[in-house]
Amino acid sequence: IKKNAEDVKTTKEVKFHWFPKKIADLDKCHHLVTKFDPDLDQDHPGYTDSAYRQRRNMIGDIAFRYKHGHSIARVEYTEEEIGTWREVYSTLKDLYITHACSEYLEALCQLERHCGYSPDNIPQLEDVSCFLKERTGFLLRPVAGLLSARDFLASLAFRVFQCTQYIRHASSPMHSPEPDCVHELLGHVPMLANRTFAQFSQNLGLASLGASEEDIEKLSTLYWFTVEYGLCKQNGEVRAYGAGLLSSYGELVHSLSGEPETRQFEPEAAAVQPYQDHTYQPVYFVSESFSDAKEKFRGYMAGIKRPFSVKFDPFTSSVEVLDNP
Ligand code: HBI
Ligand code: FE
Repeated sequence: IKKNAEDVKTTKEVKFHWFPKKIADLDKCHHLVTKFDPDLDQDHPGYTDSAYRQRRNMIGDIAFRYKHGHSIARVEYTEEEIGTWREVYSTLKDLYITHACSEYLEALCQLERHCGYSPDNIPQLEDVSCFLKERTGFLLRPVAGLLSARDFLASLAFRVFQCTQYIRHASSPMHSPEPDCVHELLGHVPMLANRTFAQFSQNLGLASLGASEEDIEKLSTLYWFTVEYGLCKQNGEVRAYGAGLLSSYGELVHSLSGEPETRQFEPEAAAVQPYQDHTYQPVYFVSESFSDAKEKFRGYMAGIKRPFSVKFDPFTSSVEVLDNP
């Protein structure tokens, strides 16, 4: 029997968190976390630079004004901003050949050919969004900073990636405490062009809809050890596919140095592994392949209890909520 979430709530007297049912509902998924905000975080390299914070907030306004269906306003990046991008891009690019998984390398090549990826240009989110839409159906929408885990994961259910548009502080090109467009464009975007990875990301998102706080925490942790810091096997070697690795020179080298502990990816273990957001990870999880990660996650999902199940309808980009038998 098909019912909407409100029905389930009244029939079964079970309470669960509101969640978006259609892609336009993502306009309501905009709750930011202030943890690494340069206006408030004294450790942020932009904390004492009011011109930087003003620029970041101006670019953030594009996100605050954005509604689903709009095209994403272009930003004319300054020479200083492009300089920061250039430094990261050229440094990382040399490392990718030996450290990034083949899916990543292939997508980056396409992005360079079709999407304005180059050391001298910060790609525009609108162009990247159009590119991804053709490859995997993923869309970008601009976001002004670190989003709550619930809102961030919910967007993935609709194949929407909430993407920051401002760039890190020029004094610290190799590191940013918060997500910025270097992290999104060099870390996340190439992987979202891969069909299997895109499906895995959407499945994580679908699992999060209406989930308990406890399950959101587990899914975030799982996201952390896969989408952000995942390693995978490839032709007898270990390579990186996680965005946190692919956008950080230091940690990318560290993760494949043989120094940190690596474990075979098991969702049950990865979902409860304590993690670090200030220094390098002490442990990484290695998947056999994306299909393998996707299959294992499917098994894990079956154990997450919700009083309903959800089914994505790709024709309408909405979710059907089904009462559990
Ligand atoms: N917000 N803007 C943004 N970018 C991310 O990559 C991001 C986020 N919020 C939460 C998050 N990532 C994850 O760490 C998980 O908590 C889902
Ligand atoms: Fe990220």
